[in-house]
Amino acid sequence: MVNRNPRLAALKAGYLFPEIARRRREFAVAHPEDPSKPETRIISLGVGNTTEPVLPRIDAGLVEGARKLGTVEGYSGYQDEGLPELRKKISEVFYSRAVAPNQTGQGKVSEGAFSIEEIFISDGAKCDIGRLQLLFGTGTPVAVQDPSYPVYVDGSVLIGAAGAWAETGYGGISYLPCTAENNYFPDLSLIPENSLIYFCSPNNPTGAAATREQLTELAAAARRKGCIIIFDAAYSEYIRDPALPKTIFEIPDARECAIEVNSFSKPAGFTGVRLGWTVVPRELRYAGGESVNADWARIMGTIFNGASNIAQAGGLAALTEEGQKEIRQLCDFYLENAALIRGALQKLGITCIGGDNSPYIWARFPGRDSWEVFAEILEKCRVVTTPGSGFGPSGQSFIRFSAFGHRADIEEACLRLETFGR
Ligand code: PL4
Repeated sequence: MVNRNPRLAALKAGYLFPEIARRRREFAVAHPEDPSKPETRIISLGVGNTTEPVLPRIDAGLVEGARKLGTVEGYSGYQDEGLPELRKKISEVFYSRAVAPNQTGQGKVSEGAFSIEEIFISDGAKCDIGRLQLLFGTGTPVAVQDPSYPVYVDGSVLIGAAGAWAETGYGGISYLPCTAENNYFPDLSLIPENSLIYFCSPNNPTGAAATREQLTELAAAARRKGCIIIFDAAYSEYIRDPALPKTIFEIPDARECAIEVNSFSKPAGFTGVRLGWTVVPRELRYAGGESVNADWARIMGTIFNGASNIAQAGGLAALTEEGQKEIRQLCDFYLENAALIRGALQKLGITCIGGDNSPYIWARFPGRDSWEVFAEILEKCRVVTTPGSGFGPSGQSFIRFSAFGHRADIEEACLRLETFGR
């Protein structure tokens, strides 16, 4: 018989989000909804899944993309690395504030700072996060913000990053605590030399968005220590403070030490459509001087067959002027939800952060176990949340509230939360 990959046994229990869904199902069976009593309906502020319809211009792009496939002139097949026009548009729209190669350290350019060869279209940020470690293989030390999106740690365990599995379980991963005490920005001296650093801003789950100074320090630390940053910018379109950087590539020298993953999921409502991208700058090199960009092209060309052409047509529509207005409108809607949730929690005297430049609110329940608070909120309010401990040890005693929901549900959830703590 064939042996099981031993790293699978090193993964902790189940993946966080299916575990939440399981507990929700169990609760629903034990406490069935009574259609005559709306207050018995379960509302989810748990998983960060978009709920609102795709807006008209972007929707028209998707429809048009599908329709073209039925015509001789419009038909298209494999597009392994992504449509060139989409890659170009991504560079223009998302990297207009990035530092251009010939201007590193000196200023900004008004046009996209990346060539299309540096932008790889994907089927979403999570999928690329899972694939990126193939660049580095087993044995690479990993550092993660603690708390953080669980895929960074679980993906590292699966690939066999240094000490991340075998008898140590997760012990070999360097957790960088992000707590109220350090204003949710980690102590960079904890980053091991020659490691991969996962960094997400605006952060999931804390909602904290790193400042320009903080990202400058991060890039400087990465360069000093010979590290590569995998920067997850999946929530960058939620940034409303114009002083905050939306991409690591607004930081001079980041080209030499960072890869960025991003996605249409949260800004355009494409969680089910599936479209994202990864930027791998030409300047990025391994210790031996080889090109990371060339290897990523090789890996993607080998094990990925491109994002759906329909999704890419939708992505192109999202990047028109009208489409960008729709992105803004959709993100504003979820940010208004976030303000409602944050207000409701603060009224109860619960300390929380996030929700201003991010769709997540990070609420503190001192001395309590996260799963216990999760169960209590579900029991008393019939509201599903996400327990902070699922994002790492520093998430213990926190609960993450997601602002992705219909407005009526958010308002109802806020009313119900008033009963919490009584
Ligand atoms: C549940 C920091 C959500 N089944 O949609 P993608 O693949 O482009 O982006 C996924 C993603 C990437 N990076 C960060 C994220 O937070 C997410 C999505 N996270 C959440 O509630 O934390 C959805 C989770 C989904 C999943 O496992 O990703």
